[in-house]
Amino acid sequence: MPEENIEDINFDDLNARAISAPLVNHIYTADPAVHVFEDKIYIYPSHDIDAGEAFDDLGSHFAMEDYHVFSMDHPNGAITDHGVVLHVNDVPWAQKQMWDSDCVEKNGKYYIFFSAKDYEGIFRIGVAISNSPKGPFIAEKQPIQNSFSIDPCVFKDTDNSYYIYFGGIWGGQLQRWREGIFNGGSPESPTAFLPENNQPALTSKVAKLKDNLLEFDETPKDLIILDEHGNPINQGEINKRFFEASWMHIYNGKYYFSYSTGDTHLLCYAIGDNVYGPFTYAGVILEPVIGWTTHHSILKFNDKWYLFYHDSSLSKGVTHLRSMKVTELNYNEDGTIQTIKPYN
Ligand code: FUB
Repeated sequence: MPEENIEDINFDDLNARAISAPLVNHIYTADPAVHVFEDKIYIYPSHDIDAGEAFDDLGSHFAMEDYHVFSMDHPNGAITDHGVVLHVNDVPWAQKQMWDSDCVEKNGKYYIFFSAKDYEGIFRIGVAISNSPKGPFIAEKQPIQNSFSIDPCVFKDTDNSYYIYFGGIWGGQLQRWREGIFNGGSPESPTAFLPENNQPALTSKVAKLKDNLLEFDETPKDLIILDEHGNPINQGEINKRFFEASWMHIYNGKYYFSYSTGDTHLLCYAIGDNVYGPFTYAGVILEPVIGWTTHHSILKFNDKWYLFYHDSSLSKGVTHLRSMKVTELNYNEDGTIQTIKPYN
């Protein structure tokens, strides 16, 4: 939801109408990536802080420094904060802005994938490893070779191979990458280097990971989202085009790619037949929340489906101080997802 509307909001009223409360209120948390490991729900969120950076359209005010891990026995149960599991000072290549992360398990080891800016101000994706889902995690000395942009989501396919989805426009820098080269020139505007409105939109990227989960096994491919006529969504279709916050899950044998539309504040989804797509736009999962960003993960637990998301209700609308939440997610018989309104 745009910042300019925030001052008109009565937050007592809004919080009374919210469909869910913040999962924790001792720190600010955002971008929750959620998985079941060892029969528990583990949440890997961003840890929002107020670092005093001015608000800008490049997201400089999202100046996070570390990650915490949380666990729960049930989406409605008590939540445990396992504390700081990785700090930017312990990542040799990372300078600042520890943004969205995700975690996967392979052969008893846990791999956090996270986005942060390197010492040249370029977003890269790094990996840190632990023997426990609770961490602490030890960072690799270098980011994933040839990685770029933000918001990694790592997905284990039904054949046990692993894929990474990533990317984000504006402050996430996706629009600055062309054929493996970063266009770091001016202007610094978040909308410079974007396609024209009548051209196909920039897309999330997908790449198979090597067996060690530390390298791309292929050059990242475009994840194409088609409209109902089979045409790629254009950059100007701002209520449907990809902005950031990739997530992948399978429902009834179909692949559901979900994402944020950024400046139009929607969580949308598209359906395909395999990890690469193409995917066909299918609708809105979550209407705009309080705060500029929206971000999520989708989890099946005990035969029910849940949407983990965030909003800025606890901070009374401060964009970079968000709180993770959870609500039930329901499918229609035709496999479409019922759109959720975050406030009644
Ligand atoms: O948390 C920082 C950024 O805000 C994330 O990387 C984006 O997805 C948005 O939620």
